[in-house]
Amino acid sequence: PAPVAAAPGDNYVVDDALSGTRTRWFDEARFGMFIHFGPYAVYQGQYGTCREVEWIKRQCNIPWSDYEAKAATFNPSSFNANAIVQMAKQAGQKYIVITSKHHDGFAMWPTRVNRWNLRDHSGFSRDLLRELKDAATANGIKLGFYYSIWDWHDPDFVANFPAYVTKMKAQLQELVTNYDPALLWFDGEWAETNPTNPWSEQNGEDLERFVRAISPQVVTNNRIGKRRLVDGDYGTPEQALAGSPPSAQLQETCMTINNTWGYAAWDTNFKSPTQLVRDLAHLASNGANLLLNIGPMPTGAVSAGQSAALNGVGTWMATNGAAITGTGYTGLVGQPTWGKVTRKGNKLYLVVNNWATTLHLSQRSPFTVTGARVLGSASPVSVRRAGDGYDFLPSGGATNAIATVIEADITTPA
Ligand code: FHN
Repeated sequence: PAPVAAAPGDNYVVDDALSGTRTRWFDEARFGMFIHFGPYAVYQGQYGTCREVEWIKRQCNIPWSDYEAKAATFNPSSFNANAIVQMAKQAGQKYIVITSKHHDGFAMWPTRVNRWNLRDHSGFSRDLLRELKDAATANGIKLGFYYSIWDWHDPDFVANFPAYVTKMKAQLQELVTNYDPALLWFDGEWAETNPTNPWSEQNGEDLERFVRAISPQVVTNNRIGKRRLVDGDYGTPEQALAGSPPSAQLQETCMTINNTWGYAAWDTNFKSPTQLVRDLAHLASNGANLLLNIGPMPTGAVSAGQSAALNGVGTWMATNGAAITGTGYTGLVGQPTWGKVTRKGNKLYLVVNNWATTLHLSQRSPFTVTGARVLGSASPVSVRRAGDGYDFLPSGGATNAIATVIEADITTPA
């Protein structure tokens, strides 16, 4: 049959002009680990009857004297950078982004800019960011730092914003120079819940120039500015699956593994590996990343519920990771009702949530299927032209309770 005409937008390709050399690793990674860790973890999500997590200081009206006293007891002696990196690696995650400073202003590294940090304030001598960087590098995992522009602790944020910005730049200079992060994940640039936040687009442009002058390769999210398409390198939908391609900007959805970012003892509402894998495949099929968050316990250890959820994803990824890593929007097919389709070069990956004896794929741009197989299985899959595309006819049943993947070889017209 004659090839089906391309639909509008089908000229989008996986490695487009937006994926410059700086963002190439990011655009191939597809799956990363977010870590929210700070002194708020010591409250474990509860202050009296008030339940909050990394916002607990503000939302529960905790006096600074109380919060500072609590932070002084912060002793993450069970933080095991290597175990965390192995957990990410096993899950199929290619990068880690950890909070270096959240809205409470507390620095997780021994900053020289102030004493509101893990070493000087809490007397914890280890440098967790250094340990994480070393473990990540040794395992081929990229490390990035979350950094909140909004700072509740430094009075200059309100009293003398230029002075605050000078200190913020000094901290970022420390982070970029001393740890050489692959990525800076800014946050707290908005004005909605903090109307006095003076952060402007000009501040964002200036900061982008500042960090790129130290490290031209550092990737930044769009919250460095005001989340415009031109700010930073990529967009940051939060707790929401990124929209359909083509997008004028790379995209990374950040998402909690339960309901909260930091550690809350009461939050055991963990997403199932099935849901997480389906979200991951959905995002990959749109050419977007998933940054999946964990919030370590105050000791620094990761809770059993969080590690079990990641482990479940990792078991699926061990067989089916080819359908995610390095893949993106196909530009060739409509998304089927039975699952999602991703593409890497001349391979399509049919991530089948609802297995059937006939799986139809609508073809929107020309390509020819030359072979197909089930990942991790020897059972053959035959393919025939049908209607507006192809039928895939697997000979065996689903091999994976979460989603079974069919890998198809394709050729496209030159
Ligand atoms: O207020 C924060 C929140 O605590 C968390 O860090 C998330 C992660 O994307 N960002 C902010 C809200 O946009």
